[in-house]
Amino acid sequence: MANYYQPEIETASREQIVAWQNERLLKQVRHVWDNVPYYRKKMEEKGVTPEDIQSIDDLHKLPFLTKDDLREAYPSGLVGKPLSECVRIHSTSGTTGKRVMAFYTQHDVDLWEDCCARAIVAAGGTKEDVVHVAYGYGLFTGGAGLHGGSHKVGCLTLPMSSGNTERQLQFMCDLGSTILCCTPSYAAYLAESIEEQGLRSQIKLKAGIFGAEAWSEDMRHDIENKLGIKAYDIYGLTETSGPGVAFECSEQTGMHINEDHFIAEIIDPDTGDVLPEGSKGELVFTAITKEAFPLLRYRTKDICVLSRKKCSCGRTHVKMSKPMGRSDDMLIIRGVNVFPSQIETVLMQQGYPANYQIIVDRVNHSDTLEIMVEMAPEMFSDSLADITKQEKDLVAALKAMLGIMAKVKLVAPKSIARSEGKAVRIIDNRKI
Ligand code: DLL
Repeated sequence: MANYYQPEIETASREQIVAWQNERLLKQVRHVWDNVPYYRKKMEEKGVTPEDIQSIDDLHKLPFLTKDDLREAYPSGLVGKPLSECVRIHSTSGTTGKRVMAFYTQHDVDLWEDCCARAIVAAGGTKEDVVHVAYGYGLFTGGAGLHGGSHKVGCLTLPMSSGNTERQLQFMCDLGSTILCCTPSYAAYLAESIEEQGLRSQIKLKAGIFGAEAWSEDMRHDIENKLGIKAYDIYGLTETSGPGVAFECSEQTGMHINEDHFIAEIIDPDTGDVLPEGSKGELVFTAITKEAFPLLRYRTKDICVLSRKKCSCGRTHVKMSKPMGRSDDMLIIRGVNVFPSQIETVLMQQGYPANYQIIVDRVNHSDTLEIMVEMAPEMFSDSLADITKQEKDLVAALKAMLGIMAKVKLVAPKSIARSEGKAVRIIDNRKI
């Protein structure tokens, strides 16, 4: 069994990492030029040829790819291998437009699973662990990615998929799951159910690997306390294979990007200019080892900061912050940029559970922001005066954080529908 903590790679010197990236980038640009006519045309339009790319310092010369390109090239216009050499597809849910479809050769699947295996090992996983995979299986990448990674580490893998909470809890107790993998909102729901059913003493969880959606530090602490575990963040997107592009280590101060497979850049989302290290901007990835879906300079829309500060875990690969929102789902309300994560932070700081919905509308040409917030059972009161006071306090705290007034509606415990996958937290009626 291979050891998926790979110090020769994960703690390699900066010079070594750059050397790998230079070599792999050149090869990848040639592969794309020869095999992906859609991107070759984009390069030609920009007057760039493979000869112009001699090292990662030339990366900025390459054109960006966006979700719009993926939609235009749907379903297989960006695939770099004959379909007869591909063994798998995954796809986004398509809730915000046409689906994005990603293709994999067996080599791609292997490398992706290696990345997920690294994430499991960084969360303390060994072959003695029982990995409970409650991300959705199927087209979504979460289930398949962590499942493959868990196999590679040699863990006993429970392919639970999401949903059927009673069954999740039963397996967790009967099989002694030690590492839980699911969205943070589902982890919070499972934690709530475990508490309610008095099962805490029967569960053996020690760690969780949660990602696929934004979650705050407060939510992390809440889940950690309720489940008695350490909760690790994991990041990825369908376009880059899925989870495992970046993962947290024991320091829990950002996620190490697997730089032997991906080159990360931060750009100004308005101008496209590359920003210096430490700047906040849009994360762009170039996949340098993928065969079937070799995206170059793919704009993720996720707003992040990169850091090369020395990490106590010993890993040298650059760290990305938690995404602070997306440049496209960032809400602009009455001219003010509002990130849903800011709202969540306020709610958690005020002791509310992370069950809420943000409803944006436009009335008489003016934007309205309403936040439906579920009360914790101990906060619930029959007294209207009590509720009104709590709502007023929350309005004030939100105003201090966001700079704009929001209407707050407190609702009874358990009245907002729970999510088994990514939570639907924003309802923007202005777009309809
Ligand atoms: O969510 C892949 C994934 C599965 C990641 C399981 C982690 C765990 P998509 O459905 O294509 O892929 O969504 C990708 O989700 O651009 C981010 O906006 C968001 N996202 C993913 N991970 C995180 C995270 C999967 N840890 C989009 N924190 C990305 C915040 C995240 N947002």
